[in-house]
Amino acid sequence: MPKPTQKAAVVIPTYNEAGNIGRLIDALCGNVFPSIEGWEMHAVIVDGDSPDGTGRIVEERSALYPGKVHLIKEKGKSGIGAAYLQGFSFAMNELRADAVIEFDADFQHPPEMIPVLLSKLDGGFDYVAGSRRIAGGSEPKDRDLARAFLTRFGGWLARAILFWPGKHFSAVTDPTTGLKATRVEGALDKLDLRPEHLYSKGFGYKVQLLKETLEAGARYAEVPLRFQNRAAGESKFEPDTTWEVLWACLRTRIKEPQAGQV
Ligand SMILES: Nc1nc2c(ncn2[C@@H]2O[C@H](COP(=O)(O)OP(=O)(O)OP(=O)(O)O)[C@@H](O)[C@H]2O)c(=O)[nH]1
Ligand SMILES: [Mg+2]
Repeated sequence: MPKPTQKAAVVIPTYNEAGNIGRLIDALCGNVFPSIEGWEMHAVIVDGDSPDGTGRIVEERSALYPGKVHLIKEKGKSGIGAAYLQGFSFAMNELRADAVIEFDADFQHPPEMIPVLLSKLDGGFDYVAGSRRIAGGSEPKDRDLARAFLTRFGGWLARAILFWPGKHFSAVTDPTTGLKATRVEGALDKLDLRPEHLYSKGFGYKVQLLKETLEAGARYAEVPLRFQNRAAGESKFEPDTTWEVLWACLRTRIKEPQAGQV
């Protein structure tokens, strides 16, 4: 296999993912990463001091796959958005990565999607999202009805608030998807990635970074995502997460100044 010319970091935030993370790292480092041509692959796990021992499992695996698995230990659970920003900063500044991939620890994102996302970057796109809402994409048939409704109706509302009547209203079919690949040069490096710039440190970060990345001129593409059920452990999606995401959409659209910037 030719020597990789680019570097990608798969950033995985974790909170109480002991039932998933070891198997996921094995799938990535044992199968998926070695199959990818042209990219040197790294896994960056950002753990919110999980009480279930997730961090310890990551440490054990990093000894098994030297130089491939990096653990960032947060002081506590700081929100998925805050965790991603830490992972991005490590990927950009320490690893000098050319691209980052946002990836959940619970196998809802099939690991084989990683080469698919990277091949789109190779094809000239800067920002590639896995969509459950285009042909070939899907949600599990037995998914909780309320969550399925939220993905559809909430997704439509988020698109309308963020983009209507602009071109991205129809181009972005799944604004709350968590599976994405972003090129650093010309896309991620144009964003304000300071934690205090986020309207929401939780799940709302997704919609804010989505709009800001597109506004930065990133060339956007979608690939079908067959979203899976969580393999083990419990969801961190809480009842007020919906309102938090809606709030982040509204603030992103009207671009209210941040506290401390006024
Ligand atoms: N470090 C850190 N990771 C988090 C936090 N909240 C969620 N995560 C991780 O972010 C990823 C997505 O969270 P999930 O709970 O799976 O959210 P979701 O996929 O929308 O919800 P489900 O469909 O119910 O699984 C998982 O890998 C979580 O462990 C947090 O506050 N800190
Ligand atoms: Mg999940």
